Amino acid sequence: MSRNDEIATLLEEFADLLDAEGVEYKPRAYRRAAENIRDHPGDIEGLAAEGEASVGEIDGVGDAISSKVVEYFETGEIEELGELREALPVDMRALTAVEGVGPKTVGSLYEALGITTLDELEAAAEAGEIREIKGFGAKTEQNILDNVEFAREAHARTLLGTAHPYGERAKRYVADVDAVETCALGGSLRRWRPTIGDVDVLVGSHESEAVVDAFTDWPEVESVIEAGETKASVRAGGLRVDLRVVVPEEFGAALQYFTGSKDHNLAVRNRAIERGLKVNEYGVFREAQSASGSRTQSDDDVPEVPEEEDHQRAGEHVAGETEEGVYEALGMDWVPPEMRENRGEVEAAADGALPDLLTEADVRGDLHTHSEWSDGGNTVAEMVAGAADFGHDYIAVTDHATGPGMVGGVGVDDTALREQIAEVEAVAADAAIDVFSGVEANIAPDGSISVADDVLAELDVVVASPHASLDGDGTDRLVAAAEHPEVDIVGHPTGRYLNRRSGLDVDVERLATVAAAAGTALEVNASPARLDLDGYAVKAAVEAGATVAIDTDAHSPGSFGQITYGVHTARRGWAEAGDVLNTRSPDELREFLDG
Ligand code: DGT
Ligand code: CA
Ligand code: CA
Ligand code: ZN
Repeated sequence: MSRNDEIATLLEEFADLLDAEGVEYKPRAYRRAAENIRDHPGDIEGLAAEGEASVGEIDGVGDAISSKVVEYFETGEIEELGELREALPVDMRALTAVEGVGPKTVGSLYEALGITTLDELEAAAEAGEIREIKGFGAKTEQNILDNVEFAREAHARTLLGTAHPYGERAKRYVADVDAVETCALGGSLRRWRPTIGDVDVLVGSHESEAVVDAFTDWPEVESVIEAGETKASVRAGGLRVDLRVVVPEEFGAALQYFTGSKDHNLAVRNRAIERGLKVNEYGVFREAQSASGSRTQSDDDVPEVPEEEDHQRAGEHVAGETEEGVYEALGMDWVPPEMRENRGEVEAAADGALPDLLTEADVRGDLHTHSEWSDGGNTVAEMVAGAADFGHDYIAVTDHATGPGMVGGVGVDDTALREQIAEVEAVAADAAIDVFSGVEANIAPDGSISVADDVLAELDVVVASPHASLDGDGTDRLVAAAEHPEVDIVGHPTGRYLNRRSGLDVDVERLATVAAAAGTALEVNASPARLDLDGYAVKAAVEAGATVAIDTDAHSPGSFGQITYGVHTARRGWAEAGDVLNTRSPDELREFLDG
């Protein structure tokens, strides 16, 4: 964790505790300061050393906060934070992971019932004690019971969007170590799963101990869980990072093995057996009839590798240095990691029938973004300039519409929408890229759209998304939206929030069939908190002939880069460039939108 992250996390904890105490306004200021410090390009520790005035130059950081930052770097703690923690000794992160439970609720629950942990929360809900608290009811209690288990499980896995930058940093550090010949990330991170259990780093080297030593010396390491001759596990940035070192001659086989998934590896291994081969983390071997008997019998022959490993290397070594070589030896095409979930990719690779997956370079624009007309942080002009800088050929600005289903009053009403169209047109006239006007309307539980048809008709791009009542089966609701003649894209269809709520149940095949016929695209929302649709749903959608739109839902230009998570999610769904709406040229896109 960088020092900026470290202090930002403390300020956020401060804000949560103030919220829990019922303090108004102040928590917001602490959160804003935390965000700006986290995003600040310079090192906060250096500023703190210069004094409060330098810290205070960061946007949103006032006197009270800058003095706490300086206090932290001088003394190693913030006294007032310590007092707040003592007054409210709760596991805030665990408790607020329950959907519908915020810091304020945590404060009330502690005051009324002394609840500090998830277990205590669940017990109180089961005993019917929560409904008795003033301001709470049976509904809140039931909501807690419904969501506590989800929160408990979610707690253990890290969002791809958090783990990915961390894994890349670990890899860059390791790649720079002298003894390292080659290195790569493996595991779920290489497969771009939406959430990550731990980060797996694989190294090819002849000097494994030197690599392990350097790895455990990585400045970001918080604690060493274990360190051996060829492997190590550490905790860094709240994540577990596993290192494995193999000789370069076996790197490909090890990478194949440690990329997984386990189910993919099992299917690959069975295919090897059918062909008289053996595949494992050391290579591909042709079974020699008596090899296993003769190698391990002599007692005075001290093996250089453990006996079990030695046995695993028995037979004629036919591949292992490269991953391509491993698949080739098995008569298969190389399988893109995103597809390795045993969903038919082993058969397809053997038949030479893998799809030609889309790449990040295929994406030409973003069709779901927000400006300060609703809850975004930037003007339309800034968003457009940001999209152009990012390299896009077009962008649609799709602010939230007000109306039923939208909470917080951040949306744009019909009158404002028409004003916004005029602004978008003015910006478009001077822009280097194509700019489309748009809206993100809400899909009500009955499937109706929150903006009048005549207003929708004036917009270039209509995204319609579900934002509330995200329980139960949502197929009819989404089908109705997909069939609406003005709707172009069904946004974040399930409404899930990773680690927080599972969202609507959707029969994707049925939705996709309707969407394909209606000429409506289904979104892969690339925001790391959503990744909705997910890869499996994309596969079903593409198979049913639907078009997919990959959008960031950016609320500032800094988020355009998150498109990468959407692209790899679509690749998990076997999508080719032709399946994706925003790989098309501006003219082809217009044709789709008008159709
Ligand atoms: P995660 O960390 O839970 O997000 O998921 P993975 O897939 O990264 O799993 P992890 O870190 O436990 O192991 C990395 C890969 O190593 C895994 O995808 C496949 C391989 N692997 C680990 N244990 C086994 C095993 O017992 N059998 C097989 N066939 N492969 C394994
Ligand atoms: Ca892993
Ligand atoms: Ca692992
Ligand atoms: Zn939305």
